[in-house]
Amino acid sequence: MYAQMIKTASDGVKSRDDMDDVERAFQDKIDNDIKIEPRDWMPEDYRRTLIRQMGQHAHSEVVGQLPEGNWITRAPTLERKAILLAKVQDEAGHGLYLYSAAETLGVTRDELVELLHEGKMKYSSIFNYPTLNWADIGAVGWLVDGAAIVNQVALQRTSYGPYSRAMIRICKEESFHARQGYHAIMQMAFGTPEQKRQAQDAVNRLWFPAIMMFGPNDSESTHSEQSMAWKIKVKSNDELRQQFVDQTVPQIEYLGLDLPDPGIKWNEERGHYDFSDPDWSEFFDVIKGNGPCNVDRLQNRVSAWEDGAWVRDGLLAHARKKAARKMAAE
Ligand code: BYC
Repeated sequence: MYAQMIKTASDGVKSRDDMDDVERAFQDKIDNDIKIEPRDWMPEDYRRTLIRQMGQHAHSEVVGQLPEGNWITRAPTLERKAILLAKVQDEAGHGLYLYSAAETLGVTRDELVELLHEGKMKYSSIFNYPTLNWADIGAVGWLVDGAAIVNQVALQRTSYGPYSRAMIRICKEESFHARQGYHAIMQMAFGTPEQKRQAQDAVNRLWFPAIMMFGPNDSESTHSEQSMAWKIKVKSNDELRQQFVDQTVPQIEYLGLDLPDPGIKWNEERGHYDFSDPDWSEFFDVIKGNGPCNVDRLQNRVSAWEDGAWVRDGLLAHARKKAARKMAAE
């Protein structure tokens, strides 16, 4: 059904019959799983939707460093510190892959960063929650990176070539992130009663924010129908959320922790776990900027940008000097 539709900025969803030849040829490529590359013709709305999603994704990687980076100096052992440092550094790299991929659509990284700083672009809701103790760091790796992987594995098949290739690289690193998180929380769940209590508390607090990461229910999702027609998204928000719940519930049980939602129950008929909806009013409030850490996170990014201006200026001046010398020598 999706393959029969295309949307333009002003006209809403377009049926195949209403497409002109160029649009139809574009949709045929999508339907035949041929990747769209930067120099190919694409509908303006496809380009804009990608910039929005990829830019938001890149920002999430960068802002996502903050709740974890905050714990590098307080990691309980040297080994844990080294692991966390490597993970946080990977997130910066993921941000760079994604900004570079977005730049192939004709927007600059500086423009995207400016939009973030002005509050005109979003980043993942999850990073507006605090990490209160070490158990939260384990739970972030396990649940947050776990949720991110479910989404990103699907996005490896996204229709835009540079985005798809960035996802393939990112997923390789992301699986290490989730495993280190699960390992950290496992040590706490199997540790002293106090450690187990902290692990339980972290799961209780982060469960609903983690399942909110997949976005609103399909019926409330503004972009899904068109994004799936263009295979920008290959699975819907609810499909991905269900996949995450199904893979995570047995892990919680293995840890000997209580399930964080009394609504979680195996449904024999569906072959999936049932679970409760998160509080969607909280989600919409958080993405409007009213979560517990929104102000802090944004302030932190703006200060980092301003404090780093001299580094960027220095690098640019050096690059210009080198280019001028090269030109003079030729
Ligand atoms: N947070 O129509 P919908 C990570 C917005 S982090 C904030 O369903 P879409 C990591 C949405 O933008 C993972 N906003 O949207 C890093 C839209 O508002 P606008 C990052 C959200 O785009 C460090 C409105 O709600 N991963 O990897 O079709 C450490 C309606 O939603 C959220 C990605 O970004 C949210 N959670 O679907 C650890 C994956 N959800 O823009 C881990 C790429 C929805 O119209 N992105 N909104 O004002 C996607 O796959 C899709 O963008 C989403 C949402 C599934 C997230």
